[in-house]
Amino acid sequence: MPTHPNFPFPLYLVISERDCLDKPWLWVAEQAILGGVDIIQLREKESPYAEFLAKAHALKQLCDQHRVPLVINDQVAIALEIGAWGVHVGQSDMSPSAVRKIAGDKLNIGWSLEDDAQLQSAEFGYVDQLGVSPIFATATKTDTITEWGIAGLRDLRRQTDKPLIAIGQMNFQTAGRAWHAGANSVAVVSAICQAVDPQEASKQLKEQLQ
Ligand code: TZP
Ligand code: MG
Repeated sequence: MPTHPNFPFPLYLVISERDCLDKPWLWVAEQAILGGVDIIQLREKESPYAEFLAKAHALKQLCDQHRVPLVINDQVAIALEIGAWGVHVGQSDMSPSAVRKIAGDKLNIGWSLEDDAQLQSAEFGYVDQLGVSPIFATATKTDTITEWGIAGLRDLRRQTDKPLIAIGQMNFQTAGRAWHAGANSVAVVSAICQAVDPQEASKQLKEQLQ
C-alpha cells in the first residue's frame, strides 16, 4: 500500500521502557530512528504520571533532533504539554470527541479499532488514524477482543479511507503481509525493542514496507 497522504509514516515504533527489557529505552529509540523508523509512540503503562512526563520530554528532544513525530499513548495532558504530534487513545481511554474538544487541532488523534461496530460509532468522525488492534494476538497486549487477521485488515481497507495502522505481532514474517493487505503503517513493539540490534531490525522491517 502506498503511504497515506495524511500519514506518511510506514514504520511505527511503539516503545516503553519495560518492553526494552535490559536495553536503555532511549538508546533503543535512537537506534530505531537511525534504522528508519518514521514515527514513535511512547506507551508507558506502568510509569506514574511525573515519570511518564519526564520520559516524554526526553523522547521529544530526541525525536525533534531527527524530525520524527512523537505520539503519546493515553495521556492527552502529557501530549499537549510536550507539544507532541499526536495522541493515541484506546476504547477505554478518553474518547476522540473529548480529545478534540480539549486539544482542537493541536493533536492528531489515533484510535484503536477493536471491532467492526466501532466503524459506525459517532466517535469515528473525530479520528485521524486508526490502529487495527490486534492483527494477530500478542503477549504485549492481552486485553484485546479478537484478531482482525490479514483478511480482516483487507476488509477494513475497503470500508474506510482513513490511515490504517496494523498492530499486534508485526515482525519480519508479518509486516510485509499487512502492508500489502492495505495497511498504511505497521506498528511494532517487540520486533524492534527486543531485537539484538534494533537499528538493523528497523532497517529490515522498513525494507518490507514498499
Ligand atoms: N495494541 C494492539 S496490539 C499492541 C498494542 C499496543 C501491542 C503490539 O505489540 P507487538 O509486540 O509488536 O506484537
Ligand atoms: Mg490506551
